[in-house]
Amino acid sequence: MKVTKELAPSLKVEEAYAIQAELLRLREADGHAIIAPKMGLTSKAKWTQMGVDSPVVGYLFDDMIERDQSIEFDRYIHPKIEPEIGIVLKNEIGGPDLTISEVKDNIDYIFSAVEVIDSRYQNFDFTFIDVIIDNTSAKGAILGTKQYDVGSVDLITEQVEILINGEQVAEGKGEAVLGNPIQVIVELAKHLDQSNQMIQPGQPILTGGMTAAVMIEKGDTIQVNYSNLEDLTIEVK
Ligand code: 0L1
Ligand code: MG
Repeated sequence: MKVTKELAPSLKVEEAYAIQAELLRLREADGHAIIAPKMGLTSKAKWTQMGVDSPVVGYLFDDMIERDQSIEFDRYIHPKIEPEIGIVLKNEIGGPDLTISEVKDNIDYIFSAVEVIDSRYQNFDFTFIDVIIDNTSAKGAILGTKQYDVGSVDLITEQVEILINGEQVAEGKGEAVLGNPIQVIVELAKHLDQSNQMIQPGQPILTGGMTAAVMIEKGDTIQVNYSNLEDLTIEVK
């Protein structure tokens, strides 16, 4: 069932985020903790794949983090993976006028990551509004353990490739992510400012897919090779 099709065809973006907030509240009431906001739909590849033209904000919970470099396939309906650059801040920052240089000054470290998205909508067929309500298809993530200084990696030229069972299925660059993954933090700050919130230090924030999302199957071996950041090898069990 699509919310916009069967329940509320004229729902507005702010209303969709209010529904998302209620969903988050219910998960928290169920004992799960938010670990970080995540940005989705941050590349032209994703806009084309999904038929939209701006980013969305969702949240990762503690029970979404996959351990031991593996993905537990049976937790998902129809998972896809996205290679992402992660950012952890060392100070609280935010507001509508935040600049890239202010974000850089406040980065604690950079890390490599893979997001595992899983839509509640059949065939990932949704509108921008539907996907906000679905917490931006957030369901899983694998976070690299190596920490990089912001000055040690050029996030715009950083490259990534995905191999599944030894065959290359996608490749991309940091530039695909709003021109610069750090710009994503600027956009996140603007979004949070609308509800008088700031971005918190210590949160592993995923900045969005560097390639289109790739479908995975039980038994797959996934290699996500970055040009400078930590490579990730993942078994789908
Ligand atoms: O993180 C993402 O870019 C996912 C956003 C939601 C759209 C999708 O399910 O692909
Ligand atoms: Mg993503």
